[in-house]
Amino acid sequence: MTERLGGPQVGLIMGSDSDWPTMEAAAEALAEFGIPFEVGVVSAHRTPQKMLDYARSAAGRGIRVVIAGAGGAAHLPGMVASATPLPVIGVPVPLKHLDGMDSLLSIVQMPAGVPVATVSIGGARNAGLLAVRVLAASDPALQSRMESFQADLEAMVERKDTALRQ
Ligand code: RP5
Repeated sequence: MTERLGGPQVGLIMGSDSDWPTMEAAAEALAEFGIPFEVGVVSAHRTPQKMLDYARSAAGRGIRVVIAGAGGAAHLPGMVASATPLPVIGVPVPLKHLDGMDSLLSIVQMPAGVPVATVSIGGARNAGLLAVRVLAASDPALQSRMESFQADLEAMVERKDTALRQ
C-alpha cells in the first residue's frame, strides 16, 4: 500500500447525499483529530461500477479505513468490504420508515469472511472515532490524543456528577 503524504487516510462514503446530515458527525470527529479524509456519494445500487472502482482502488490510493453509511436496503458497506482489504465501518442511516432497523440489519449481518464493523443506528460520530482508533493503533502520537480525549470525556462526566450532587 502506498501512503501518500498528506493525502486522505479515511474514505467517508455514503449511498446518497440525503445521508449527509447523519454522516456529517463522522466528518466532524475526523476533523477534531486532524485526520485527512475524503467524502463522496457512492451508491451500491445506483452506481455499482463506481462502488467497485472505489473499493478496489481505495487501498492503493492511501486510504486506510473506509466509513460507509447507507439507509434502507443498505448494501454499500458490505459490498465495499467485499472488494477491499481495508477495514470498513458501517453506519446504518435511519430513514423515515422502520426507524433504521432495516439499515442496521442490512449492514450488521455479514457472512463470515467479510467483516463490517457496524456502529449504532445513526452512530456516525462513533464511526469517526473508531476510524481514529484504528489509525492510532500504529501512530503513538494519535493514540496519546485519543487518551486525552477519553480523559476529557471522563472529566466531563465527573463535572456533571458534581453539579447534580450540589
Ligand atoms: C440508500 O438509499 C441511501 O444510502 C439513502 O439512505 C437511501 C435513500 O436515498 P435517496 O433516495 O434519498 O437518494 O441507498
